Amino acid sequence: MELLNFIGGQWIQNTTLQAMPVINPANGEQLGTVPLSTKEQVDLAVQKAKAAQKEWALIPAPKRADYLYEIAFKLKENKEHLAQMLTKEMGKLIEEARGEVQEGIDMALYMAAEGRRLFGETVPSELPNKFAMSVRAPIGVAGLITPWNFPIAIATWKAFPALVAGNTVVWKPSNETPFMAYELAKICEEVGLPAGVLNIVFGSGPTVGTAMIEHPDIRIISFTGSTATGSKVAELGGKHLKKVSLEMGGKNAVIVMDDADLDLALEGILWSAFGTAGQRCTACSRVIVHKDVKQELEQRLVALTKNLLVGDGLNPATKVGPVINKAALEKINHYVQIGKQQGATLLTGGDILSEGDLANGYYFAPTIFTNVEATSILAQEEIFGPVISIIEVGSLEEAIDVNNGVKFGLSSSIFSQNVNTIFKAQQLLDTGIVYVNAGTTGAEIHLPFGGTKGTGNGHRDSGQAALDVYTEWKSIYVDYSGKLQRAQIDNNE
Ligand code: UN1
Repeated sequence: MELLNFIGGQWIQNTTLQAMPVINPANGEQLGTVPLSTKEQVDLAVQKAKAAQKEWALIPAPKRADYLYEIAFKLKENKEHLAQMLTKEMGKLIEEARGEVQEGIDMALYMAAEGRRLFGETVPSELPNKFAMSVRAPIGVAGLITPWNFPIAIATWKAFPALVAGNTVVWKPSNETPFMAYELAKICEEVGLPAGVLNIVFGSGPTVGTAMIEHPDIRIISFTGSTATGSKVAELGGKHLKKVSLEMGGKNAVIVMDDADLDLALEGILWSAFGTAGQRCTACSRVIVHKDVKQELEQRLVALTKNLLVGDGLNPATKVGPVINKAALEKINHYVQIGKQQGATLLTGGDILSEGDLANGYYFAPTIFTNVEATSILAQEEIFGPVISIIEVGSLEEAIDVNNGVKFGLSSSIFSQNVNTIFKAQQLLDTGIVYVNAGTTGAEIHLPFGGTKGTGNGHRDSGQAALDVYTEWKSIYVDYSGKLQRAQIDNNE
């Protein structure tokens, strides 16, 4: 199927654009093609979005929200179809794909309810007979750049708060996973979302992404992706004085203390490290374990890992799906080779899998290294694949230092049954998300999502915090005294 840009409510046929194949990573099958747009399509989309925004911002927020309710119902109605398509384009397990579509439904309902809140504040004025308040105003046209690992959920974390707050959207989805964008646009069309309110331009980061950031009529850019690309977005955005919200990498750890429930810790590690084949920014890629339980944990973790069935995510028995493409496979392999060269002990995995049914897909064996130095490349850089590094520590303090000793700060987790250990850890772990007695993944949409240090730039997706990204504060003073009152000046003099 040939996918098209969706601009100003139209599916734009443009035969002059080059097209890129969209591949199912499980088996190499071509699912369709996606256009590689030029700057002109971005210009057209921004023009339509800007024109639509004037009207959209005047629709009362509860009425804008009604569209989000309709979108939520359509997502729910089509949940299975969307999940199947998502597994085909991205590779994640079908149960994970259903979960991701559910995140989109939840986000639509949550932000729809914001249509009846969008709280501002009233505060007393310094002066008599004067009323002061601050309200949330839309920013204008929001430019969204989203990744392939959560092609629908992350898009909804950004688009729905932007829309309910009265912005219009120009969205560049990942070329690897354009079908979720296509499906969402189709739903927007079906529910009658006014033309130009949501626009989609497919294409490359350097061309389409850059044109979006440089465009004077896009006032806010929200990006989720790699730290390398995100820092370029920040640099260019800074030059053009854009508000930029960044959500980037992680090097998330599970800490297992000597008093942990090991059965639970093992389940938490397996799910958060090998779920989505390790391709979540929240994925567990380090296990920081107390020396007294290290040996037992390692032995049991390796046995469980060897039993995980690797294969097509559409097979309900599969536990680890493919990675997104050949480049990802090579990157993961590169880190595994570095790990071996730098003296880490490989306990299981470490190979690209290509036997039998796996021959035409991109599969990497779930991999565990132990005796990993906390400061080594393997333990410091984001791999974005099914690879765990086990690091031994002797105390909670050491565990926290190791956890915090990376350039990222997205998610962390601690398994312990001691209330003092738990409370101390949640205070000292330098990450935007902390889990106690659960793995590092599974963030819920009504809490802020994001991280410290190299993970972001202080903004958050999801939760109430998302509204701060897509609104400007406007302070309004209404003087009903009937005379000119001068603030900060003694009016009786
Ligand atoms: C991501 O990894 O990019 O918390 C998003 C989670 C999911 C979202 C992850 N709800 O694992």
